Amino acid sequence: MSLNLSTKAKKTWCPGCTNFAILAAFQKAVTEMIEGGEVEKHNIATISGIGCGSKITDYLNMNTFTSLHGRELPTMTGVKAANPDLMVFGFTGDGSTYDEGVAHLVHAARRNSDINLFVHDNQLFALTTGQATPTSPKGFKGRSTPSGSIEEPMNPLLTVLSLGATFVARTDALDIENTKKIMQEAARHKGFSFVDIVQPCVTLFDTREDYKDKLYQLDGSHPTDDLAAAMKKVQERGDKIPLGVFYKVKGPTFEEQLLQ
Ligand SMILES: Cc1ncc(C[n+]2csc(CCOP(=O)(O)OP(=O)(O)O)c2C)c(N)n1
Ligand code: SF4
Repeated sequence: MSLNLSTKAKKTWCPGCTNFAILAAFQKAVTEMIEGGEVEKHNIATISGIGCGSKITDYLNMNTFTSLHGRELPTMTGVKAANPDLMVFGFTGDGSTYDEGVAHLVHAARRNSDINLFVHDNQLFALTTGQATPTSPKGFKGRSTPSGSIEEPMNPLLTVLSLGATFVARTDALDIENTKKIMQEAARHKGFSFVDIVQPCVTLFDTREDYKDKLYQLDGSHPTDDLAAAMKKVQERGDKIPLGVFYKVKGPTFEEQLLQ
């Protein structure tokens, strides 16, 4: 019987929402891993919180848990610690992860729990109709910043690198094939895998045109085991924005040490 990873729940995303692409990439990623014998479906756990992107767990026919806004990471850490056999994936928004839940991001990065975090980074709080988040660009006009945001955006990749994250990547939601591959690489990495997904919000902040000529894939010349090189590369955010795996190193996981 063929694998059905979709539920019958009605999808309430806007027409053309890039969350559809992220859902497709994840379903392809895990379908291949299940069919290839890397993981059994009952050993996958997907965790989300509250937000447009977090609705993804409603549409996944597998073990899912909807936690609180900004509290996805401690839920994921708890699930993995209680049952290390599970492959744990989290789907969160930039508001949830870099604002309300940022303290949890700090500790997840330094703890190196073997969990995989996918941040749907549309640079605003979308479900609540468009307030600025820590990744909104300076000058962003939204409901909470009608005259334009006066704050410099944070660089989440640089933040997690500085805290000891062992897998740091960025991908483009609209590139389903490469997002699928990054999700699989994250899943195979033993330790905290952090993936920031560049995600235009077609209704409230449509950045598709802006990103079109800026996004480019890292080539093989980028060394993924060099922290200084990774920190330098993730700071490239002007006319060109690199995508791919910036950093990947081995380190003892939280669960390995916990079980000793
Ligand atoms: C602790 C807490 N603060 C605020 C909210 C209200 N809230 C629910 S969804 C949401 C916006 C979500 O934005 P984001 O995490 O960026 O995800 P997106 O909707 O953009 O995918 C907010 C502010 C909440 N539910 N709980
Ligand atoms: S508001 Fe944006 S992120 Fe939310 S469903 Fe609509 S297009 Fe998608």
